[in-house]
Amino acid sequence: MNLQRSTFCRPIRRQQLDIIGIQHPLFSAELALQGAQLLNFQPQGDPPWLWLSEQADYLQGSSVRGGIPVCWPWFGDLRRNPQAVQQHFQGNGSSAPAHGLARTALWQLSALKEDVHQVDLTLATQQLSRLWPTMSAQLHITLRRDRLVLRLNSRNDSPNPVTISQALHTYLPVEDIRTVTVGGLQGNTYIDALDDWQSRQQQGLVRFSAETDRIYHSQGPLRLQSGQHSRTLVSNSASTVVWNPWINKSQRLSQFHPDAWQRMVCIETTNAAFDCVALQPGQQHSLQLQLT
Ligand code: TA6
Repeated sequence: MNLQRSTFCRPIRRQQLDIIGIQHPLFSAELALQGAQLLNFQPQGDPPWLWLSEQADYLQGSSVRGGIPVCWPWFGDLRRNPQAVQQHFQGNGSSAPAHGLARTALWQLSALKEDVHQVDLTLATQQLSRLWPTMSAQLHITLRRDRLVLRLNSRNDSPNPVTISQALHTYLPVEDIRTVTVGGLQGNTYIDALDDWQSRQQQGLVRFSAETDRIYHSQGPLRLQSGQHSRTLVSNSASTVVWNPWINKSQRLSQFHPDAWQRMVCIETTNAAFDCVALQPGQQHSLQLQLT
């Protein structure tokens, strides 16, 4: 689909990536076709709602550090996924890219709707790899002055049942991670990915004083509080990953300034670990996230 007839969308080329630039009277945004990755979203008069690395690279075959990467059809390290997910990958586990195949796949813009209030984009990708059963994915993005909505729709196009894990890996800007809280997870159990995947229980609000990488049981709205700013995330998944690399891991991360850990946090809408999704042939599933 080309953008020639669009009112608010223009094609941009940045390094090796094709990007859709959206300049609406009420907001602006950028969306990379590789990975259907929303890179930034900024309503008029607001600071950016998403964090994007100042050292981001725009290269084919690697995810841009920031925005909302789409992790699909598995989340994280494939070898850490349940066997029900791992079994579908026809390569060997060590050759499986982190966070699945979709982040580096080329997606197509398949629908665009725009009016004075909002812009709705639909992107699609199919048959990502011969290493995985035939599946298709669609990402619907709604941009409004007061909200950002993403829906990641999966369909099993293979003749056999398939189980996936997935995430909308949202990077959010914060003033100082050391004063940030995340509400809505009080009392919930979580898997601590930094302590041999032990199960723990959250005491009070989530606060940050070291590298944090946890898969929470979650339900209901989550509220990020950073100084005077707050962001609310509502999703339909039963798991949420909270991640900050802190000082040491920041040194090892690509596209990441050594002190960027102070200015970002990931709150990731997932179907991971205990919350994977089993799809019968022809069955569909929608992972949904609303930011306000
Ligand atoms: O979602 C948290 C996490 O799995 C972290 O462990 C860290 O690896 C992060 O994702 C970023 O992964 P990436 O492959 O984008 O560098």
